[in-house]
Amino acid sequence: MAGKPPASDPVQDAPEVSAPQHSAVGLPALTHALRISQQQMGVRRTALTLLRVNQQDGFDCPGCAWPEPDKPHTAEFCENGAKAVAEEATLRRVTPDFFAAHSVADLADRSGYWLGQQGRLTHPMYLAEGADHYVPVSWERAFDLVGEELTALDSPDEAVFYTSGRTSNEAAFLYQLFAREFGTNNLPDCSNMCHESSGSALTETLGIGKGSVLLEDLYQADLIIVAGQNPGTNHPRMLTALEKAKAGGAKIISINPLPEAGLERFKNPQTPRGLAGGGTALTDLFLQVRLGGDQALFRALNRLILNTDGALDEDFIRAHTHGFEEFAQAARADDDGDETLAATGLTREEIGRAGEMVLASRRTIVCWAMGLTQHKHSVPTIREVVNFLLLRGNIGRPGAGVCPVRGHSNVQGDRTMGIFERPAPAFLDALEREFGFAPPREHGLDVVRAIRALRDGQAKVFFAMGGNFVSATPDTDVTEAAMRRARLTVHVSTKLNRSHVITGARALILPTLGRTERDVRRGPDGKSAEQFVTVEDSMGMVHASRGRLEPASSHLLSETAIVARLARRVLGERSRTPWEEFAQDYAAIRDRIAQVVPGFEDFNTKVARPGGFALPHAPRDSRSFPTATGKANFTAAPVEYPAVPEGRLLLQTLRSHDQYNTTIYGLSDRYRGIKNGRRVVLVHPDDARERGLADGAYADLVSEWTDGSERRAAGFRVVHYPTARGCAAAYYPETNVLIPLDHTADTSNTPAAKSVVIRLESARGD
Ligand SMILES: Nc1nc2c(c(=O)[nH]1)N[C@H]1C(S)=C(S)[C@@H](COP(=O)(O)OP(=O)(O)OC[C@H]3O[C@@H](n4cnc5c(=O)[nH]c(N)nc54)[C@H](O)[C@@H]3O)O[C@H]1N2
Ligand SMILES: Nc1nc2c(c(=O)[nH]1)N[C@H]1C(S)=C(S)[C@@H](COP(=O)(O)OP(=O)(O)OC[C@H]3O[C@@H](n4cnc5c(=O)[nH]c(N)nc54)[C@H](O)[C@@H]3O)O[C@H]1N2
Ligand SMILES: [Mo]
Repeated sequence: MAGKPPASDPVQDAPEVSAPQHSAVGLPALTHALRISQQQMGVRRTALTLLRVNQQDGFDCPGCAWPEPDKPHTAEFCENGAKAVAEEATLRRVTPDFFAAHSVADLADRSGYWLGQQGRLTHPMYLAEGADHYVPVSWERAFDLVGEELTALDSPDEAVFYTSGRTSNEAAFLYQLFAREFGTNNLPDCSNMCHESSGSALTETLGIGKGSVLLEDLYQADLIIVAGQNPGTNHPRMLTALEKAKAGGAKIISINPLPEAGLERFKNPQTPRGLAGGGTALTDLFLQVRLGGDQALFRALNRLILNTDGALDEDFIRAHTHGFEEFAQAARADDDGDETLAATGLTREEIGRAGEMVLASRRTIVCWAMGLTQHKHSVPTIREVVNFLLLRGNIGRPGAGVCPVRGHSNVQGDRTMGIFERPAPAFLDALEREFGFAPPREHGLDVVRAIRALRDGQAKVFFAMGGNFVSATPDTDVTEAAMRRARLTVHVSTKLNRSHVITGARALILPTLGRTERDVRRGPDGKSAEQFVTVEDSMGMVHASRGRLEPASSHLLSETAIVARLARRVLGERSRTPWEEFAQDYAAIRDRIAQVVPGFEDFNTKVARPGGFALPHAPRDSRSFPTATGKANFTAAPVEYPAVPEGRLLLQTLRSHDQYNTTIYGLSDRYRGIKNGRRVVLVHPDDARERGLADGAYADLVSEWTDGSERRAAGFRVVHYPTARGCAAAYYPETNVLIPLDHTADTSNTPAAKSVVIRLESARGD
């Protein structure tokens, strides 16, 4: 099904291709964002809403986790933030009439784009066993249905509680509390598919799985390395920070198989020069690495540092690190020659130039995203980045450090609140003390393991706090079949998506408020009070978010209220947690978070400060490292890189400029020169010609696996594109069908979505 375009979908995928661009943002971005916003919400609402994004009394942009500068311009402009807001603040509605008109089978035949374009969900909806259509249901009845199925399970571990990364701290804290009082640590989240490799690598080496830099550090850096990230599309406000860093004298190295327009040149729409003039060139050195070649590249740079007199920060290494000798020996022993060149696809001169810039910099930051985290050897790759920074003491001082750039706007906060299938014992101890119950101690299921448990009949209830599980996860056919085996699937959602129509025997859609909307809670005494929530950005800053718009429907409940009411229904009087109070007064939740989560002492007072507060980060604040050795750990892993058999290409699955993960805003990828279609595969012209594929030819993508199995995604237009040799790129989620469930990163178990061996099979285009 997912391997080919849906049969009855009215959306036509007919890609038109022109040359890729060499600069990002500027005037076209402004007009494009305004056009999409006005289509979804009209002129007046567009103006009202966009003015409130990331302002101190406004809401946190649901677009990404990049932090706000201290004093944002009025509406710090970001095209893709505007699109994310428009998607939520749209005036279109999916009502009970819509569900009466469309059977679930009809909806399962539509594209994700079409489903998302139908608008905001307005009523709780129920799909009974054997029924063809969802019908409206009261909240009470919906909670009863979930309660019935959860109570009928043989063990709490037969339930899975997924979280996407938009959920507020308050809702996330209640959600994990509910799951654990119910009796399970089955709390997979989108992070399992995203920065889990960063978390694994950083926790082991530095003692904390988060980035160590603040915005000010970027402005003070001499060198910023941006590896495996496309900020022009996915973190556009980062370009403003990079521009400011450059103005302060920083150099930038970009490491990427694709020349991404945003990293080449940025036209800041906040300045006249950016809007109409030439903008700022950002990248000083572009290293067009092969997919998966980063560990070899950083190892080569590390060897260079080790072999250069006076390049090491010996005092730092002696005082604060562990394992240096072993690492140095392994790195020096590595063959310095052809293997590095084969793995990276770079020349000796290019690596040498990077080395000079590294040695000339006293303060270095490395930023990265999915290009480093979604490979089989992602954890050792990120550990090698840590080795690189440790060698010159680039952790725990101004202008230096690790900067994993998070995706979803509160994905980092959700983890801080305890959304994790492998919680730390100290966290569970604190929950036990505060709430007087014994939390389960066995580790729960992550995303991939949850799919296996559903597939094998070991998990029977699937509950999702946001997200679009069946489209975001790998092995679409296997995952959809797994979901259909569930007894009950439940989605707390703002918008319709494919996960609502690939259901268990019974299914519920629970519609919820978005960030942009006013959240007024009415107590049993009839009094009502406006609530706000909090979020944590990619740099560990926590601040308030307040919606201003009228809710999309009067039937919506906040995520917090949904969890609190469900928890009482399921747990009954055996739970001593004051769920009713939590549902009305989020400050009461924050008081409890303050008791359980380190760094949140006096939470309600601190969050009232304009701009919020920074969470503690031991390596950044005091060069102390809460690891097993009490020091920052060097690690010496063998260098790996993907093996690509003769005649095959290595495919990465990535985002277009017009999508937010599985939410498709439109069919264009402006900076890459693609219009009006998503089924494209970007291939180096020489690789395409070797296969007899002209630009504009059509091909099937066929992935091949060691167990002899094949998976196919049919009918992609071949685009001759300046990517690294031997590499290809195509959009997700269409390509998830190619990735088997077992193809994951070592240690983190993240699906290796940037490392899929394929062959191209010529197909007829029509
Ligand atoms: N508008 C918009 N914003 C978003 C999102 C969105 O979908 N749309 N998603 C959000 C989320 S959840 C996330 S996680 C982030 C994702 O942000 P990104 O990580 O920027 O997203 P991708 O599109 O996956 O891009 C991966 C980038 O890494 C490069 N790359 C791939 N493989 C390799 C490799 O082996 N080595 C190197 N050096 N580079 C490589 C690709 O060419 C591409 O530039 O964005 C967040 N923000
Ligand atoms: N092949 C491949 N697969 C990937 C990736 C890749 O690069 N390649 N990237 C991975 C990454 S990094 C991530 S993070 C995952 C994303 O996985 P998810 O987070 O599960 O997916 P999204 O598409 O972000 O979820 C969109 C849905 O969230 C709901 N939603 C939006 N806002 C809210 C809200 O405020 N509250 C609630 N309750 N619901 C809301 C809407 O109904 C919308 O349809 O995908 C992963 N999958
Ligand atoms: Mo992500």
